[in-house]
Amino acid sequence: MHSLYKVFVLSTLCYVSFLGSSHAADGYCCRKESCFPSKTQIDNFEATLDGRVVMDSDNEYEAATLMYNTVRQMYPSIVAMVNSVGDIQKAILFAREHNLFVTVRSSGHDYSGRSTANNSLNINLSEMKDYEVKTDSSRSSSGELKVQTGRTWIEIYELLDQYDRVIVGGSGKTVTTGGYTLGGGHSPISKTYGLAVDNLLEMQLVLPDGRIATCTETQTVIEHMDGTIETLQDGDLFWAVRGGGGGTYGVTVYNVFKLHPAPQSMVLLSVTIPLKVHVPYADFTEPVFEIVKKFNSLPDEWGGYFIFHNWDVTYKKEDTGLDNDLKTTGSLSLHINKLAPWDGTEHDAFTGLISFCNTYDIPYTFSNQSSFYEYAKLAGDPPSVRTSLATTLLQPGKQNNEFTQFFKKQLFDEFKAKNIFLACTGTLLGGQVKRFAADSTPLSPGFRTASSCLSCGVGLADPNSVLAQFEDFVIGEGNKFSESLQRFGDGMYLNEPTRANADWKKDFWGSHYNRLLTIKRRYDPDNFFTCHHCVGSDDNAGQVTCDAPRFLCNYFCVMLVAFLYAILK
Ligand SMILES: Cc1cc2nc3c(=O)[nH]c(=O)nc-3n(C[C@H](O)[C@H](O)[C@H](O)COP(=O)(O)OP(=O)(O)OC[C@H]3O[C@@H](n4cnc5c(N)ncnc54)[C@H](O)[C@@H]3O)c2cc1C
Ligand SMILES: *[C@@H]1O[C@H](CO)[C@@H](O)[C@H](O)[C@H]1NC(C)=O
Ligand SMILES: *[C@@H]1O[C@H](CO)[C@@H](O)[C@H](O)[C@H]1NC(C)=O
Ligand SMILES: *[C@H]1O[C@@H](CO)[C@H](O)[C@@H](O)[C@@H]1NC(C)=O
Repeated sequence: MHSLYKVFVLSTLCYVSFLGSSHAADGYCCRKESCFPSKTQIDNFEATLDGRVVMDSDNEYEAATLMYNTVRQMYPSIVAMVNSVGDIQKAILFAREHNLFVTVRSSGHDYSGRSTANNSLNINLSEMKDYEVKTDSSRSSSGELKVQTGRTWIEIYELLDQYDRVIVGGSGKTVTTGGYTLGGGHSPISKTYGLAVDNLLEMQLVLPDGRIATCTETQTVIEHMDGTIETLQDGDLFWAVRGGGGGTYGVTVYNVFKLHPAPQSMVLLSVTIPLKVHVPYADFTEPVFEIVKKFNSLPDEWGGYFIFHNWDVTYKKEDTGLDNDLKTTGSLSLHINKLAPWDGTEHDAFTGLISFCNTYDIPYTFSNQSSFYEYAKLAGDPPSVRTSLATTLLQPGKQNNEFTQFFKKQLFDEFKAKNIFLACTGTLLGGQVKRFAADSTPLSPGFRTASSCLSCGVGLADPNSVLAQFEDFVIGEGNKFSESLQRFGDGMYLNEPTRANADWKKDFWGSHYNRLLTIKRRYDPDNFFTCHHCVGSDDNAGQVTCDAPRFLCNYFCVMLVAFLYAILK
C-alpha cells in the first residue's frame, strides 16, 4: 500500500474515533469538541442578548471568574452576562441546544463553589439589579421590596434606609439575595423577624425549559414559551424554593420580601475577650462559653454574632497601659445588636458578661447606631477566603460542658499543634425563627430549635501557603472536625456547608428531602440543573470532566493506529 494513502486512512480513522466520543463522560458537550458551539454560533447568541458574552480569550475573564472561596477555582467555557428575563431564557435554551452544563452565579460567594464549574455555561446575574419598593401593600403592612438577584445586601440596605424600612438580609456586604434566599438566609435581625425565607412573599424563576414561573404561597403562575399564561392553585414550587437550595429549581429573576419599620436607632454591643492569657496565666474559655450560653435567653430584639478563634494575639503595653505586653491565644468577640433604640435597660440584659469584664478589666462598649444601614456597614467582608467550612445548627440543650471541653481541645491542642486556624461564627437564632412551623419551609427542622448557626472556617495559619498543601492537609482535618461537631447540633445550613458530608440530604433538609425531590422531578424532569449536594443530584454532581474521555479516545486511537499499521504493512 502506498504509504501516503496509509497515513490518510489511519489519520481519518483516528479523527473519526475522536469524533465518535466527543461528549464528556457525563454526556455534556466540552470545549474543542465538534458539538461545542462555533465562534459564529456564540456571536449570534450574544447578538440576541440584552447583556453580553465573556469568553476566556477576553481580558476580563481571568479576574472575573474568581470565586470568593479560592479553594475551588473553576473556569466556565462561556459566561453569559444576562440582563433580562429574556436573556436568562435564551441562555438556558442555548445551553440545551448545545448540550452545555449550566451553572448560575449571582455573587460567587458559595463556599462550595456551586455557582460555577469548569466547562460550564455560567449564567452571571450580577448586572441584574432592578428593584421596586412599596411602603405598604396588601401582603405586608410595612411594604415590600421586589429585587433582582444581582443587587448586594449592602446596596439593598442603603436604598431601604431612605424609606425607613429594614429587611431580613445577610451581613456579608457583597452577598446577594440569589443563593442566600434559596438556602434559607439568616440575619442579624432574624431573632426579631425570622429567616429570609420566612419573609419571602414571591419569587420569579426561569424554569429549566425556559418557561417563567411566578410563585407565591398559594399559586404558581406559569408563562409558557408561546406567551400563554397558566395559573396553578399550588404552592409547591414556592415551598421548595424557600430553602431547597440555589441552582436547583430554576434561575431566580427576582424575589419579593416583606419589609419592616426601621427603628429610630439601634444599639451595638462589642467586646473582645482573650481566651488564653499567657503571663499571668489564665484560661477564660469555660466562663466565656457560659456567657455565650446565657445569650439563649436574650429578648428577641437582640441578635447578632459571637466569633471565636485560636490565633495568637499580642497586645502592646503602650496600648493597654500594662507593665508588659500581653500575649494571648484565641479570643471571643461579640457583635450583638438590638433592633430598637437605647432605653437604658441594655446593661440588664448582659449582667453576667459585664461583671466578668469588670473583674478582668476587659473593655466593652455599647454604642448607638443611627440606622440599620450604619450598623450593617461595620461588617467586614474580605475580598476572598481560602477555607474549609464545618457547620452545625447548634442546639441549646447541647451547649454543655462536653461542648466547651470539645472546643478547648480542638482550638488549643488539636488545631494549634498542627498550625491550623479555626475561626467560628455563631449567628444567634431562636426568637422569631422558632415560631415558624418546622414544615413551613424545607429547611432542616433543626433551624427552628437552634440557638445559633455555628459555622467554622478551618484554614492554614500561613496565608501564602500553596493550595496543594491546603487540599492535602486542611480539608481532611476540617472534615474530621465537622463530623465530631455534628453531635452538638441538629442539621446543617446548606449555605454554610461542610463540603464533604455523606449525610447532606438529612443534614440540610431532614424529613423534607423527599417532598423536595418530588417537586424537583416535576419541574426539572431531566435534571437540567445539578450541583454539588443539591436536591436531585447524586454525590458527584456539579462538575463536567472533559479530559478523561478524550484521553481514552486518544489512547484507543494510538492503539488502533499501531494495530492497523502493523497489518497494512
Ligand atoms: C462573606 C460572607 C458572608 C456571609 N454572610 C451570610 C449571612 O449573613 N447570612 C447567611 O445566611 N449567609 C451568609 N453567607 C453565606 C451565603 O448565604 C452563601 O454564600 C450564599 O451561597 C450566597 O449566595 P449568592 O447568591 O450571593 O452566591 P452565589 O455563589 O452566586 O450563589 C450561591 C448558590 O446559589 C445559586 N444561585 C445564585 N443566584 C441564583 C439565582 N438567581 N437563581 C438560582 N440560583 C442562584 C448558585 O448557583 C449557587 O448554587 C455569607 C457568605 C460569605 C462568603
Ligand atoms: C478546573 O480546571 C482547572 C484548570 O484546568 C483545574 O486546575 C481544576 O482542577 C479544575 N477543577 C475541578 C474541580 O475539576
Ligand atoms: C445612646 O443615646 C442615648 C440618647 O438617645 C443616650 O442616652 C445614651 O447614653 C447613648 N448610649 C451610648 C452608649 O452612647
Ligand atoms: C460575574 O459575577 C460577578 C459577581 O459574582 C463577578 O464579580 C464578575 O467578575 C463575574 N463576571 C464574569 C465575566 O464572570
